[in-house]
Amino acid sequence: MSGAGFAGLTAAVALAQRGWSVRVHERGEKLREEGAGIVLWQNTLTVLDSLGVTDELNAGSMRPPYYETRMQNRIVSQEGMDGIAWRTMTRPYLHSVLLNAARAAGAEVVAGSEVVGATETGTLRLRDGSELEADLVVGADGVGSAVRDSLGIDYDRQGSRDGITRFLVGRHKEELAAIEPDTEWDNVIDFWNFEPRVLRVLYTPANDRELYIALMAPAADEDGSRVPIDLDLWTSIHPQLAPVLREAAVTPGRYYGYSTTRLEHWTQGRVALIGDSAHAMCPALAQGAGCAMVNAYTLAEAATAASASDLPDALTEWERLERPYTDRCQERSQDYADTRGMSQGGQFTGDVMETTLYDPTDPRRHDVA
Ligand code: 5PR
Repeated sequence: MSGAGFAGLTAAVALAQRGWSVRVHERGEKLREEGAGIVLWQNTLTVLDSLGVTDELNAGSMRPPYYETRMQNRIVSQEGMDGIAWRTMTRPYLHSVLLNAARAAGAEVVAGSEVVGATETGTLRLRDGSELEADLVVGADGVGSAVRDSLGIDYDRQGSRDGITRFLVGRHKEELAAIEPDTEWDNVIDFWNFEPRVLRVLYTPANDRELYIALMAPAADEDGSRVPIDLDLWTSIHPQLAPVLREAAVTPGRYYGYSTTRLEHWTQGRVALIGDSAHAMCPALAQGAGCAMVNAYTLAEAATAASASDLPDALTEWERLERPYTDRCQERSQDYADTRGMSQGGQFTGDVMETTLYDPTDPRRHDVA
């Protein structure tokens, strides 16, 4: 397996729990996650529950009361997600939960070990020249996937006009409450602003101590997309967030343009791609890592049900059944990114909920009525 991110570790846990002998090669010298925060929805929380990590996950994460959307600082909706599970947390925390679970399940996770390619017969090539044989190769090595590119799997990439810079900062709850006493600062608050320019702050409490903020600006806006952030510019648009913006201004970050990657196929022989290597998407629906973990789980189930000789066909069938859900999620996320449609609020309803409501642990999910 290549890549100890969320997709790779989820596959490692699910496979090891099903009796596979698993080794994950991570090119980073340290096993850690450098990202900021994340929202997980019911589809992914269901997977994590079946991996047995719910108690540990809940101990370090939270369920905000509402997902609030504001336009020009006026509330347009507050969605409580009745009956739907969702939680917020930091990415380093989610990573530590998965890493603990992978080790507890008996998977070996090796840092500083870079995979440079794979063959469809199940050979993994490492940077140091060694070659390893596996029944199943999982390429969970990110948007620049060496596993994918070594196999020559074709893809197209569609950009969008906006992008974001993400930070983890302190909660600053008392300072925020002093500025706006009537605001529920435990809510996720999506602060949209179109006039005098497009600058959005997605405010996501991750736990008691940490706050995830994502600052969105068009790529064409040089000052808006600058890192370190232009503090005067951002506070002029979002003055009530001054305490957290001040901390973001002295925190390292990087601006990422939104884009979608679509592959010709996710599997080839004994190799399956999951996560950003296969289906990187715009973050509007907060399902990039979520779909990655869902696909990691269903891949482990499908591979376990197959015999060694049937594995390539089983992978093809897994892609045929599971991929359409991710394809539609990519489409909707790209559409929201292109239209900035989430600014209208009330967005967690109808078709877009398909991804969240999908239950990858239900053995009857593909039955036709
Ligand atoms: N939702 C979430 C998020 O982290 C981002 C977006 C929407 C939870 C940014 O990564 O639209 O950019 C977004």
